Amino acid sequence: MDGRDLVRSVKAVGSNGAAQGWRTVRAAWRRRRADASGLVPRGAERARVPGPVLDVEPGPGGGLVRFTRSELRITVAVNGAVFWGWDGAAPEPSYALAGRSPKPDPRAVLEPDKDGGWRVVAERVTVVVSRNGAVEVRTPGGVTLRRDLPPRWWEPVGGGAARWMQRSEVAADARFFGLGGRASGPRLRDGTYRLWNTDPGLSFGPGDDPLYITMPVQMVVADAATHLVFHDSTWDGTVTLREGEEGAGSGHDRAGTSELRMDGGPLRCWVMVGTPARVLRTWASLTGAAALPPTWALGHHHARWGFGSEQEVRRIVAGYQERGLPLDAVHLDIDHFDAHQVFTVDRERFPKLPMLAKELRRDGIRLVSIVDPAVKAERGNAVYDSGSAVDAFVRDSARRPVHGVVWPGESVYPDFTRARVRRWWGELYEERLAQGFAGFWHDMNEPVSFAAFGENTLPRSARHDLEGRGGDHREAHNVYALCMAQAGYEGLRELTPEERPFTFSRSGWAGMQRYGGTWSGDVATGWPGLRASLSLVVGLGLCGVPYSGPDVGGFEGSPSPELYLRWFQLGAYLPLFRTHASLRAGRREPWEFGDQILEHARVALVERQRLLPYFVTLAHLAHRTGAPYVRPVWWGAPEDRALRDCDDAFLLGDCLLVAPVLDPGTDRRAVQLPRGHWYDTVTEECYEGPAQVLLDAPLSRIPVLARAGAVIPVRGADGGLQLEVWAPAPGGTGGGLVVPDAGDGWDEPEIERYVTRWEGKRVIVERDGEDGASALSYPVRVRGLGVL
Ligand code: NBV
Repeated sequence: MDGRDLVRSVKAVGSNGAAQGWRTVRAAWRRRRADASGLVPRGAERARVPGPVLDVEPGPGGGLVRFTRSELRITVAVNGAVFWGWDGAAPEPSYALAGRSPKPDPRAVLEPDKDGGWRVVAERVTVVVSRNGAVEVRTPGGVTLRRDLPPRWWEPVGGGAARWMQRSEVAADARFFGLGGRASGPRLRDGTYRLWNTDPGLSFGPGDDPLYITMPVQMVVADAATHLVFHDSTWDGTVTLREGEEGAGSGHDRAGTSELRMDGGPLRCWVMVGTPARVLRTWASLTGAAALPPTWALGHHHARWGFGSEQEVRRIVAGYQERGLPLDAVHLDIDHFDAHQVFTVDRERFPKLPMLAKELRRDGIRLVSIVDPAVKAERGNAVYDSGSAVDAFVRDSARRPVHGVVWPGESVYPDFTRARVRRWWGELYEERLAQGFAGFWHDMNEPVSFAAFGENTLPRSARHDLEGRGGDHREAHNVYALCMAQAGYEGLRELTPEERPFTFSRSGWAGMQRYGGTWSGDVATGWPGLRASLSLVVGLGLCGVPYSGPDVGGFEGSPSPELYLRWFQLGAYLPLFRTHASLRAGRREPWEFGDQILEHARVALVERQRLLPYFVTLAHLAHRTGAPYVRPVWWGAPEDRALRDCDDAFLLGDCLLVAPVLDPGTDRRAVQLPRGHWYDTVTEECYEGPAQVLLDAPLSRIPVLARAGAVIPVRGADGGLQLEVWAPAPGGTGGGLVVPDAGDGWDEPEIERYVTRWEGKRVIVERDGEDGASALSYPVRVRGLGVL
């Protein structure tokens, strides 16, 4: 037991009482025993590399390259992505793919390369295989983006899953991003990152890794091009990154390296090359369109572990209303359950929940419910009984149900990797809908079992269905939450077919965006936590998960008024804008920090409301193109190296650049601007990038800049849609996209394109359609006039 385990167990004992604490100790022993008897010890291993090439077998989109001790299948798909798999690995089955794998591109053919190697030439990428099994990804112009050295396997002599290692080199100037939700990014510095979804147990800061969402997805940005590589294996692993170095003057560059080690699973990967936008579009076409949140979910949410009662919820809501502060959703945590049991209500403290939900709904406020996967293992508990009847719960290698300890006490875990179990679970949301809930917040789904020592999850030997293939927790762990998200989302689609479901999940894996978003988990209250929460949102967006946001104010303790406000100001520009905190934490309502903070928080809330049509547009664009709402500043200029290193600002869509304040006592901050003209949206002063500028950041606001020529849909004073247009640079043009809000059903309105240009001293704005420019149906407000 290390120090962290000790704290964790003390915490478990503290929050659940002594009996629960002892249960966690027993559960940990049980887990250890189960693994000792259920997992074959690895024993002696034999190492293997592919060996020299033997022959090839061309096939659609590429073909098979045979080596003496392995074979490599390469296929270029019609969407431009390249797949390769060793040892017979094929793209399917896969938890990441949205459906069947894309068809091969018949134009791509396997042809001989020099020195006995082979290559596949496709439209956007060339893949070259050396005679020893090194694989190189090159741009069509021949620049190498990535060189994978021949892989290496270690196979247990007595049989069982092979471990493997894949070492890759990237350009000396390349920067790494992604790997899921990481607290220390978004640029991933040198170090080892683990691929094993983990509840850190305590609130986390930038030094904590791994967290709840890990995925073997790397986005690599270099001068020559951006590429995304995805190793489609769900097993535990590590990625060790080391950025390269350019030999100043000497010409000797040191390549960047990435070393991926996996405890098992197929060695297969997908690579896509191009601009960041192109790469994420291809990634979304592979792993699925991001669920479109209902419009209310793009507003302001207030959550709390420990509202305690209906009266308290009403009191908080009244607090917002009396002060004229916008509020769109209230989240109820586990304390509204009956004895912490999922899909129940504590009727003493929440006697008329449907009535409360109805009242709130009348005021435009939705209720969101937490949903935990663990089910109290007790006959008479309806969820346990109905689950047992369909054999829903995870069993061990001796076919006994696996027990863990979570909030309700001794619990069992649905095996979401089985279709039948997902259907059963999906139907349970009917009870939540009857209580009046409109959205669902999936928690504790790494999955967690409190641990007195060792890992706080299920035993590795626990058995899972894995869609009928059968396997153990080593393979199922990282996709447990993804499958839970699928169960909830698909269940809700059945139950309320006319509405888009709103679910978000603490844990997940590649493809989770199909079922909703996430939040940043239990981020530590403090300035480093604020920084970490931005890192998670940007990094997840680059992995294809566009909808997320932090617990404003941090999860534990009490933020200083200044920290709370700076977090609030950041949150107002992130897709999920939610205040939330732990049972033991101080208050998080905007009026709890004094009048001055309240007034500044009000400005942020009102601005969020004004920008809602822009958020709706960004949600549609994320859904249709894979481009996240929140983008790194290098999004449109990945060749700008200063931007690649910038971790403290972001682009919100194409139009805005947001520079949050991440340090105490700040009233001015440096902002790295991409190329072009940018207006400070408050002073309307104009700056020209690329440049680093110093901007005012008084307590009342964070710097937000608008791109010259931007056309931004906003909510006008009458509540209708209005176009805010920022004057183009002198002699320049501009434009923007608008997707009007079509309600919370499944309509997908047309994307409207607007263009803007100077005509003499006037700025003209027109709708750009197939039949040329046309008149506007929205009022226009031009800003930034006269300052250029
Ligand atoms: O359900 C209680 C909390 C929740 O408020 C938080 O958002 C989750 O991340 N939950 C974790 C479980 C307990 C944390 C100590």
